[in-house]
Amino acid sequence: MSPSSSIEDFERVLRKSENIVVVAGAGLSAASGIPTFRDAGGLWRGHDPATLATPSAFAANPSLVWQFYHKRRGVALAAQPNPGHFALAMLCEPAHLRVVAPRAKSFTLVTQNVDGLSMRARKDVHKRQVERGSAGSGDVASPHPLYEMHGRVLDTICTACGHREHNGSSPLCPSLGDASLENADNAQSIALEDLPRCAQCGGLLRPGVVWFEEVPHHMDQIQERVDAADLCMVVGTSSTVQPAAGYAYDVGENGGTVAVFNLQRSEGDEYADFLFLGPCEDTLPRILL
Ligand code: BJW
Ligand code: ZN
Repeated sequence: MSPSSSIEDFERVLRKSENIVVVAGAGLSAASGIPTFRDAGGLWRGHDPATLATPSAFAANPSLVWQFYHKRRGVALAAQPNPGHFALAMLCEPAHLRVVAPRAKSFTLVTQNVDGLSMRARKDVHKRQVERGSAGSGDVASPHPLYEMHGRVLDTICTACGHREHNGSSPLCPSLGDASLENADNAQSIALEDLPRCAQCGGLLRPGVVWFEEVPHHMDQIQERVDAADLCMVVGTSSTVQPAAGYAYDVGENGGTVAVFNLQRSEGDEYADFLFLGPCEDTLPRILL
């Protein structure tokens, strides 16, 4: 049966859902100016990003991989959350969730994105709720959890001592700020000692993201929420990367409802009961707020 695009029917499902999981991907941040991975024009200096997002690529050519992530860090630093991030951040607020999904006992936002925009939107929205709460009737409940399962592009991890930290400065070291690298066709290599180094031990830093062949973060907590979910919303992801791609399948197999929000048909449609085609920065606020 082809999936429904009826907003009224989806609102009815929301109203009776008890445990809701959202699985978000690159399409959620597209309107914030962050390129997706697998759409046209996704190449960086002729490289498929997926071939750079591996431990073996970093081991073979840390200079090339750091130049790729330097560029990505700059894009993330310049970006602002869009209405799609804010609509999901509103659902993280217990007071708003009660309005759209009055029976909901849990809400979990899982993002594959490393740009930190969902976290920023959630913090902004919560801060506003607290300001309103302190002006009104008092305490505001903590927001529902957000799991950044593929890490954060603005974090660094030391390959020697394991120290992880947030570092929002750019460039991370003078060599990455060298303007002549910007237009190079990848021929220029930065010496190992001139790449970002750990302030604690001097070891080589790597970006704080989860590459292919690595285990994503918060796996146990996410799987527990997925196993309990009766509604899974799949937002702006091609649903091609595991384990995130399997969550909608799990919810569907357990008898739950799957709703896909995407610009176009995707692998996630296979299990979809609802399909809302269009930019999620339009569809999410329209349907959820
Ligand atoms: C819009 C829109 C708009 C646009 N509105 N929509 C063979 C079979 C099965 C699995 C494997 C296999 N071989 C290897 C694996 C495992 C592997 C994997 O899945 N590989 C596949 C490619 C085959 N997975 C892993 O290695 C993972 N680890 C793992 O499995 O560990 C084992 C384990 C698991 C669990 C427990 C114990 C052990 C790790 C995966 C890490 C992925 N890392 C990356 C890079 C992060 C760092 C960085 O950013 O550089 O994560 S890869 C990249 O893909 C990134 C993304 O988060 C991820 C998903 O991409 P996403 O978000 O779906 O983006 P796109 O571009 O693909 O899609 C965008 C979508 O948006 C499109 O559909 C558009 O239409 C849509 N869109 N604009 C709405 N405005
Ligand atoms: Zn270190």
